[in-house]
Amino acid sequence: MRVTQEQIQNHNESVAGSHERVFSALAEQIGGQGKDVKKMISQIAAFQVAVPSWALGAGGTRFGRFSIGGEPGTLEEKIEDVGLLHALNRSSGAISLHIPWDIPEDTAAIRRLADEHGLVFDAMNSNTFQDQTGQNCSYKFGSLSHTDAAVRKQAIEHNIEVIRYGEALGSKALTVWLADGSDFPGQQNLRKALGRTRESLEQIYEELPADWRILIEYKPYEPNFYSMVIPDWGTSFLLASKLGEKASTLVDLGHHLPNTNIEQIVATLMMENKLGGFHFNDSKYGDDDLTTGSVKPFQLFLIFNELIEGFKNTIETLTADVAWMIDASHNVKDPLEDLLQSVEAIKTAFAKALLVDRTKLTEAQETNDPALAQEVLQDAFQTDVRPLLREARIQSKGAANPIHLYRDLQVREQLIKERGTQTVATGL
Ligand code: PSV
Ligand code: MN
Repeated sequence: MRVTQEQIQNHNESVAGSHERVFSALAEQIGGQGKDVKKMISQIAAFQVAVPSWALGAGGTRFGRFSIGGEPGTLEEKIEDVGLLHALNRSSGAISLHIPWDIPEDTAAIRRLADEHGLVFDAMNSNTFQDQTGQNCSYKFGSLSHTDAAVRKQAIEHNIEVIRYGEALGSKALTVWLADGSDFPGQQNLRKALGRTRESLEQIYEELPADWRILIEYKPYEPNFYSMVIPDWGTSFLLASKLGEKASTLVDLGHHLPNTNIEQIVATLMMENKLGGFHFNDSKYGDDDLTTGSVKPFQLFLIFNELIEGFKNTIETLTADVAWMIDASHNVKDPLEDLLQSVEAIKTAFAKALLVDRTKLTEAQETNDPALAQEVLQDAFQTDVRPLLREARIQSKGAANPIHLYRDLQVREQLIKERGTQTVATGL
């Protein structure tokens, strides 16, 4: 199913009057604070967030999965769904694939289809956390860290294969997330497991094309519950530093123990030029995979506040230098509505962080005035920037209110008609 420009235009016309009123009031307020509203709008419009192919269907838990119906069953349908999101919000112009869940049989045709929808391929994800049919060795006890060289070789070769698929699709990065670790104390020699992982990553690194990057993700627990070989940003940073300048750290918001100061991690990585990208999501307890910004929008704002501070001299290239991706997949919402909400939350945090009065904040920090610092942050965080985002969308030929239009057009119902109720999008 496709959303046409005419449908978008009709929708935008129906809200034009009310939008214009709130937008001009906000533009005046922001302009009065010395901000360049036009520039902000173009920065917001340019900001694209990649959609993971595995988030297009209902996620499920180990206790059950409740299909939403009309889920994309093929890579082509996944691209169509992201194209649909992008048509609505003009902010989801990239898709992140997971191999082997999304093997592109005919890479040229897949690339053409993506191009038709205005999409590019963001980081490619390898999968050495599940055994595939016909595979020689099992990943039950690890992959890149495995004690057996044959298993490590198989996992290395898989990652190289993912790079080759990515090259054919025009991607420029490989994300490696390892489920490797142990469930019980004493099960694994922790030092040797990390050493073997480093050696395996070195072999993958050697195969990276000159203009590629490798992003190393970390996670404190799950599926292993005693130790993970790459449990935290420090270990990822260590590996990325040993590998070389094409390697950096990927921050998945859900991959931290409760109350971790993620914005501080982001600041440190930026200082060392090792911030490779994000997997955005939100959580109450752990890797809950909930809609970005649904539980802790202030934390998201604080992360963007650090990003804009860290990249202040290169703000124009900010959106190009980091891989901005969503990684979420839960059980209860329509996944496409969920993704529209996630992208909106990410861009909201970005816009609010752009509003922070940097001069005043620096003054508060240099004079040790925490009350003033809080005032400055709250001034920005409490501003309702939704009209700015809406204006950016309208100017980019997207829908003023993507979810309203999505529901008005009965997109999910159409997808169910086209694809039925039994299709499954993820490989989990
Ligand atoms: C693991 O929890 C993770 O965050 C990694 O990014 C995986 O590739 C992704 O989820 C999909 O399972
Ligand atoms: Mn992730």
